[in-house]
Amino acid sequence: MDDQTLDSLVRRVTEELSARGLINPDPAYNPQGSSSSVMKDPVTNWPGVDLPDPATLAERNHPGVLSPTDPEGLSALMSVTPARIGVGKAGARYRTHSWLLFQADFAVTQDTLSRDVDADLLEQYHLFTVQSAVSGGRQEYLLRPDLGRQLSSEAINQITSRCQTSPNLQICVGDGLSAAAIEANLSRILPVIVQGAASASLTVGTPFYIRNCRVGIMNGIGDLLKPDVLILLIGERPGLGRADSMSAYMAYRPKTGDTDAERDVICNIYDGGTNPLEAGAYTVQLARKMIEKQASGIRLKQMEGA
Ligand code: B12
Repeated sequence: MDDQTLDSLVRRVTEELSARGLINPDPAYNPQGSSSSVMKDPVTNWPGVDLPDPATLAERNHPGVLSPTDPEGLSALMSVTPARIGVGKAGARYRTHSWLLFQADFAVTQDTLSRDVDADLLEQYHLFTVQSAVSGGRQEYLLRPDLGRQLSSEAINQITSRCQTSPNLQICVGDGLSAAAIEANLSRILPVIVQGAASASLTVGTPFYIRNCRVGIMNGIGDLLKPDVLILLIGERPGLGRADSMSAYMAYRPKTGDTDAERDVICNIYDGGTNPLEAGAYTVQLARKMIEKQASGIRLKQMEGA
């Protein structure tokens, strides 16, 4: 099919959809000076359709089921969950709207996975930056979790020379799988932990930021700094459209050889999940319990009979 035939075909389809009120091409947008109301994409110069942004709350909650039995009930259900319900279908397939929303949400995930935490934020909280043993960027980080669990030799030197040893609490921040999660929550959780520690008379070590970080890196930090409790604030694996969820992984006297069985996690820290202020308070409470019982993870749970 040549460009002209394709162009006229797309034009006919968009005009028909427009006439049926299913799309809303903007008649004012007409860079080609054509008499048709069909717009052209400014880059490709092909006829285009100006669909509404599918990622807005109103569009997300817009029911896609044609003639639902209980429209109010369906809207109510859709408004209480981010799950993709009530989206309708076109034959056996997703609607274009669902497909575009999926792509938009996936872009959020891709973006947060591939970028670094805002340097201004790190500076604001006086966090110096060290690297894990990942040296080949985010692609290597994703493919080699083992490297994300080790400190680079440069990091070992920096931590050794700049950090106080044997504090009650050592706070570290890691990008993990979401830079956006750190940006969304750090400024609310960090001051609460620091203030909570002060009122509990717990000493806090020198905090720092670890780029390309995995949870297992806690062991190496524990070997170097010997804190009673290590708190690692780290970005969680992003969900579709949800990139701002952070975790606080914690361990009592972490050391080489420890596994997740020796760790605890306070998860889903974000507005709408575990509130970051509450999570900060709970982090200090749990740290105190770890110090009192001299244990974390499964051992701590066993002591509590949980
Ligand atoms: C990915 C994941 C896993 C993967 C981890 C594999 C991997 N290499 O990534 C698998 C499927 C193995 C897994 C297993 C479990 N998980 Co999980 N997991 C997650 C998930 C979806 C993302 C975690 C993440 O982004 N971590 C950050 C990145 C940067 O860390 P990482 O270094 O790449 O990976 C480490 C952590 O993910 C850690 N981890 C994963 N799950 C858990 C659970 C606990 C209790 C601990 C201490 C560590 C831990 O293990 C990885 C290796 O060290 C979270 C959901 C969430 N909202 O966070 C649940 C989540 C953390 N998991 C949870 C649970 C309960 C478990 C299990 C105990 C389930 C079970 N009954 O077997 C096991 C424990 C496994 C273990 N490591 O000992 C819960 C924790 C709830 C809580 N507050 O205690 C969460 C929050 C899910 C939930 N909402 O219920 N998990």
